[in-house]
Amino acid sequence: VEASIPEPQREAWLKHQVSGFKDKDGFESEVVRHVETTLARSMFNCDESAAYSACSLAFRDRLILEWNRTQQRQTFVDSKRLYYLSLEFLMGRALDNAMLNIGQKDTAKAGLADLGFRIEDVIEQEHDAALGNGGLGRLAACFLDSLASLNYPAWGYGLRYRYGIFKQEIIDGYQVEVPDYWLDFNPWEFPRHDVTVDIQFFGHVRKSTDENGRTVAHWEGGEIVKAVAYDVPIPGYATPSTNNLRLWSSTAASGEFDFQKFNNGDYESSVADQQRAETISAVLYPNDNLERGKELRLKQQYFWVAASLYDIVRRFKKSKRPWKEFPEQVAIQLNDTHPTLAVVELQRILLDLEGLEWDEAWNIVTNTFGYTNHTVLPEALEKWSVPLIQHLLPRHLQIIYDINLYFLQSVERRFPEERDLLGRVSIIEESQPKMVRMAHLAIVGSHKVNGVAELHSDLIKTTIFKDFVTIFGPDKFTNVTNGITPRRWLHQANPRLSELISSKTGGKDFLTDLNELNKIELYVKDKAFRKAWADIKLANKERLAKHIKASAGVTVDPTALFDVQVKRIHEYKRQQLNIFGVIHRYLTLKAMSPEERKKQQPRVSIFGGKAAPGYWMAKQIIHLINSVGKVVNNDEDIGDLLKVVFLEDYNVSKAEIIIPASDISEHISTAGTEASGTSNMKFVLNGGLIIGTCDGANIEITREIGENNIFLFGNLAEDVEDLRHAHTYGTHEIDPDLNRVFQEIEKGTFGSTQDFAALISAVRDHGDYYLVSDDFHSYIETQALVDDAYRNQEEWITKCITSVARMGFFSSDRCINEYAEGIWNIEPLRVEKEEGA
Ligand code: 475
Repeated sequence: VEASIPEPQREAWLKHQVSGFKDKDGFESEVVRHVETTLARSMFNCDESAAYSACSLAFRDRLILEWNRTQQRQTFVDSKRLYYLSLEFLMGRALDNAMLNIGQKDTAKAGLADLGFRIEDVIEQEHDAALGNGGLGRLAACFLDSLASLNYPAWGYGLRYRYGIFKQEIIDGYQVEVPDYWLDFNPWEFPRHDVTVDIQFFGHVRKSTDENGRTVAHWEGGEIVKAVAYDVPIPGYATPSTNNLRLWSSTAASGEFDFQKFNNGDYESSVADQQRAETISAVLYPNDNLERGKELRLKQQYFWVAASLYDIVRRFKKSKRPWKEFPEQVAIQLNDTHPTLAVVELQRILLDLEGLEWDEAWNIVTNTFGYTNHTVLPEALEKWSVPLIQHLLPRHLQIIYDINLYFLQSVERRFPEERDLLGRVSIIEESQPKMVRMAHLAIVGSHKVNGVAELHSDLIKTTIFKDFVTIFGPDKFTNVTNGITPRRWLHQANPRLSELISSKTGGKDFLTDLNELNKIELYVKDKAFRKAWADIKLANKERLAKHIKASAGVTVDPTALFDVQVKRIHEYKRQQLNIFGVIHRYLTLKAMSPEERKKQQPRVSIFGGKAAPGYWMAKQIIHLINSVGKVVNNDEDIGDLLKVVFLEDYNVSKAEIIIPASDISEHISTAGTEASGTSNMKFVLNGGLIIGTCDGANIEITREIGENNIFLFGNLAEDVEDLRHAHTYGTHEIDPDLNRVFQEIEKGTFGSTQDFAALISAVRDHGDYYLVSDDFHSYIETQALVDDAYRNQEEWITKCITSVARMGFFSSDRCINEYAEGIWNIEPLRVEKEEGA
């Protein structure tokens, strides 16, 4: 709808142009106004939660003004935009981030103090926006921050889940899942009840012939669900650019259907329709690195993809450009295969609705999309059954078959001798039932495919996607090593370290050009600097120690070595290796004389992370960690030499407390299984060291910071296959130290032995797929090196400072610039700062 105000009336608008608060006084007046009007409260009933609401609304008002100006500018210039399609955006809290990115945190701090509040308490009131599982979702959130900070015209598209990832409670040592209803009060979204799209499901396809004798497909019947847009402003750091994250919410289509039902007195069933429609965006699937082929998940995918593409196409059509210019105006990135139906949907729009020829349409499609792969784990590779797609999206299935037909024909023409090749690369797996391989569809439908760290990008080229490299050539496949935003993961999470760094690098430039960090290497021998550095780490550890006491009830000594492994619980990430190592340490300490014990390095082993609700083995690992903690933490022989803590409900806001407090963190996946990892980067950036395997981005971190500054251990990716083969077909000797650990568990030292039997037999009897035994000795030895290194505090601090200084490469700004240049072909667009702002 065009609703532009006519020229003569615009003067009134300009006269009343709104602007956000400019100073402390302005901020306070906005807060008070929101408390008294928006919230209908007063100074007599304003608690911290109300202060949070009012403060957020004051910042939201500012953000949306910048958002409007950014969007107007982007529309006016009409340059190419990026659309980042992700089923997950793990955003965490927004208020602190907004204050820092706008550069008004000090204003807010002073203003809130005047009004009777501590800013830290106000920030704490916010519920995390937890619309994601782990690495993939948090990466999307870091990318949004970098895209806005670098002034790229870019939108995110996702789903507005009513329930994000579940809240984890630990009860009697076991994980219990509690629903995360987070929308109670969310000041960061703008409902756009005028921006809606009708989404069709089910039905059938009718073919007709048009006046040119061309066959035209009509997708008819079925049911309609309505998508409603909710916009979340994404502020850039130190720039007015404010981008948009558009999340779709499902609701029943309002139309004749329910009116009719209503009039027929069928009120109940019209409410039931409403509920069924709302189910689509009700809940985030809580699996990390696992796909389970549920119909509702496929519905979510199509609902979100179709709404987003309708929106993108509608925006493109406003410019009245010819269709062939679409890829010059639009880049769409597929965050894993979850949005791959977008490839099919765009082909359908161009073919069935816009009347383009197949080849012309397909050219546009393949030049528009890029696909990022995030995992090589076979259980995570998406496949959908043909009958399911046939039922839900009958026209899309036809198009998938046609895409496959033309693709296989071209392969056959070029490789006529290789009969097996066709079956291997086919988009359709000839199983019972037949399955659609989404990764194959994503590769065929994109112009670039990338992995997320060098090793991972090499692995996909030589293993799961090998045949496609033969077919399309190596240039279609590329690497973009992941990155993290230094705004949230340094400046926000570790304000004191950020301040110390800026005092030595000459200001805050390192936050927009992370390579500036290398300037601090000049101060590695500076006494005062080192002292300040150590003080900050200790203060961060004291803060975490308080949190541990409050949440887990365990008292820990902040001067002990803090050893942290926080991430989703998964066998491939090997928290079981870590806890077996802890048990080994416990047994070793127990066997020592009191004199010997006094010489040992005290350590706190900190774990955190959620297990997918259906992942039984992962839940056993959580139970073992808690059971070991219960014994070790209460053993008087051990005292402060070893504590074992499981932190409940690991999420983004807790990561901001945990990561800056780590001395050593564990990134110990079986080589070749962790695509990249991103928390490894966060820990090192915060002055912690790493114990890790030669996997994912650990390898590149080592290259950047130097191998003296990281503790690597274990078998290499290239040897994994042979080792597994040997387990299955040869004799499989368990490491003797690990065997002692198993025997201790089996004695019942940590409680009911039955519960942990599966963890042991996975290693001992079922082939040790994740090579826990093969890497155990190397792991234990390397942990001893960590103890020794930590005892030499001077050396340790040198390692930490040197490492931070060399972490510039891992900024998500570098990463986004690589995507922009190598895949998206987009340019930054500066928005001028407002007059007087
Ligand atoms: C990798 N999630 C990390 C991170 O690139 C990497 C898959 C299927 C279904 C549901 N969730 C998934 C992932 O594959 C995932 O999170 N992958 C992670 O992506 C960002 O750093 O190594 O495991």
